Amino acid sequence: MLVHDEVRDAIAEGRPVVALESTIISHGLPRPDNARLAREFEQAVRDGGAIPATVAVIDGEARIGLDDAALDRLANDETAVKVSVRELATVAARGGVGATTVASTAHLASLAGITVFATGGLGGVHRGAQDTFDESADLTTLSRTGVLVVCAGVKSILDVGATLERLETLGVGVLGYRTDRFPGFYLADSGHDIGWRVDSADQVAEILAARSGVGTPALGLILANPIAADDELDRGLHDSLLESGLAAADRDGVHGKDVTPYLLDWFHRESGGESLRANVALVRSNARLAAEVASAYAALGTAGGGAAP
Ligand code: PSU
Ligand code: MN
Repeated sequence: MLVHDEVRDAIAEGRPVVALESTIISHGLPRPDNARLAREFEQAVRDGGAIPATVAVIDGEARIGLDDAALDRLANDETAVKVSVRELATVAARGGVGATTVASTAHLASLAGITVFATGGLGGVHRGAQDTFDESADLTTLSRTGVLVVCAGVKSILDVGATLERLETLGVGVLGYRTDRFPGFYLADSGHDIGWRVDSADQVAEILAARSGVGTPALGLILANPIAADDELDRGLHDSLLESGLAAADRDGVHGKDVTPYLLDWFHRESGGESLRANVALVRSNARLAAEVASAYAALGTAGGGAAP
């Protein structure tokens, strides 16, 4: 594992660091804008007072924090593969570029001693999972990885209610940032209650710090940050694209790890870029909030050490 100098120094000195995933860059956002957007997400972390650590596998080596050349490879290499935790060792042995999902990013970030992580939307239980068993490894990984994932809920293409039930079973806590409702990615409200509301980064930091006293530092936590009202997708457009996208995925026989990139691409194309604009806005907002939480946590003097079981 290669930890970028700037990230390594920050971790060693107890300064705030925020991990960012890379599947969203290679498989979630279209080329050629994705490289620029990846840098904007890193800048949002810096604006919030923390050091960004984008995670990926480059030439078989797990990287925590990417230099310019590595980030460009990740964004432009068409052979980049989407890598979850189970594929990490295979890609490490064979080489090539691996884009890390929420699951594999959380795993590597935690190994490096990073507690706070920002993404767009968490993976979850897919619609029809009772037949396909399609449930993201993001969920099971968070049940054994003590990171805080700041996200705008789970992608609305998923079965949100079932995902929340699975998170409960898996022992993964869900906090709503200034909301009582679980966000719906492109929409601020998925229609589901959370029950645990926080109103400041300091409150989140206190919860992170309190885990060690109750023996839960190895359990993941989710900080659900709704998309801003101005950035939301029109609900009618959203619902019609969801219906047509799910039908198209079914017709094209898309399954497994290809489902999520397929549907995101469908939304981006069919909405004429509206969903892309919303997607970028929510990731930027999550990166910024994650930086504020990481800063508050570092100020408590426990940052860096919180992820280890
Ligand atoms: N959220 C986004 N864009 C993405 C993803 C999430 O806004 O591309 C990615 C994340 O990397 C997440 C993955 O971990 O999709 C989930 O994929 P799957 O459903 O195959 O587990
Ligand atoms: Mn899946």
